[in-house]
Amino acid sequence: MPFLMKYLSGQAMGRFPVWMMRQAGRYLPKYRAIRAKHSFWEMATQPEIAAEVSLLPIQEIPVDAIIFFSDILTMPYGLGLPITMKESVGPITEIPLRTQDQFKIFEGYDPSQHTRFVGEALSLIKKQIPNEMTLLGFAGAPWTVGSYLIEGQSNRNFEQIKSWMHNDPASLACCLETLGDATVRYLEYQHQSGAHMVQLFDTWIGHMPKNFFEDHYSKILNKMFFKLKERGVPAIYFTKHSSHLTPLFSSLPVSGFSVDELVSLTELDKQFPRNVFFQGNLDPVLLLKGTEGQVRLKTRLLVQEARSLQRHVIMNLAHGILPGTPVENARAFVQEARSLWI
Ligand code: 1CP
Repeated sequence: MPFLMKYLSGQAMGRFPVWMMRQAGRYLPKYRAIRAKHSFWEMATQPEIAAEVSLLPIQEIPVDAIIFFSDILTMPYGLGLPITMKESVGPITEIPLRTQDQFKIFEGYDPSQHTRFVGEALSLIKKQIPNEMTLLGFAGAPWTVGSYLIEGQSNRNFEQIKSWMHNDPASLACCLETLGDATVRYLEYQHQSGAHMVQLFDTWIGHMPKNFFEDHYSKILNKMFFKLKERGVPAIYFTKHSSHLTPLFSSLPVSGFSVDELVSLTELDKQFPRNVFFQGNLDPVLLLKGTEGQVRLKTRLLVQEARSLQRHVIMNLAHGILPGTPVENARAFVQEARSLWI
């Protein structure tokens, strides 16, 4: 069993496991060199390239887990939706989904047919990593993926998805549930293809009103995490800037919860059941702009805080590593976290 999984299973490992969200792309010079030769989708859909890029961070930095290179829009892309990646904008859905009928496409989603390249990339990575390394799968959560599919393009006001929510919350919920069911099949397939654990990214959940969460979304997430648990797939829920919902997150049947930089692990400790591990929560801006000394100091403080909790903690950033982050700062975070005892 890999180091991180052994630690989570309760074995005394002596130090906290560590990895960084979005470590596979963006900030590594070698990533940018490969990206210059291929489009994003070429990289994500060719298993050899996806595996090569996924393996880059472990050659530079001694992380304990590897996340496979892909995107939260890969599943809808594999199903045939016209999604393009626009430089410094992000994913664009060329024909936005605006009706319940359009969401029916997810009912026909078959992971090993539409996203076979993901299974192949995971198997290739699994063959090449040492036994101590944990392999992580991931997908976007229905609200976050739904927002890209419905908006068409990243929109700070979430105008389309929110007006749908105001006009007909039940039909939006129905679409997100269909998307959620497909996402569970996708994550299960990743687990079968070699991922030890999976992470569900709900980056834009902070924009969801509490009443929509209570009335509709909580049911969708509960069903998703319940199914994953039932099928033996350990799952981390990632959210960001969504403190208004934290008390509602704490009853989800997740294995782990990813904590952002606006709250402290100690604060959240009181709110979550003991058996849910935490992951987090160094501010990625510190890695981008801070000195190596600052990064090491804040990492030591984070380790100290984690030691004081009666709960498992995975050292990580609060959200994805930012483009332009100096490799030395990323390395300093990981090395410092690994050098300190629990
Ligand atoms: O370590 C990694 O980079 C692994 C792969 C990975 C992951 C986990 C990518 C590659 N994307 C993601 C997740 C992702 N994608 C999230 C959730 C996590 C987070 O909040 O960071 C989100 C919201 C996206 C959407 C997305 N895809 C954006 C953000 C746009 C916006 O609305 O603000 C962007 C720029 C992309 C494209 C993308 N995905 C991944 C990379 C390396 C890139 C850049 C593509 C390029 O090289 O041009």
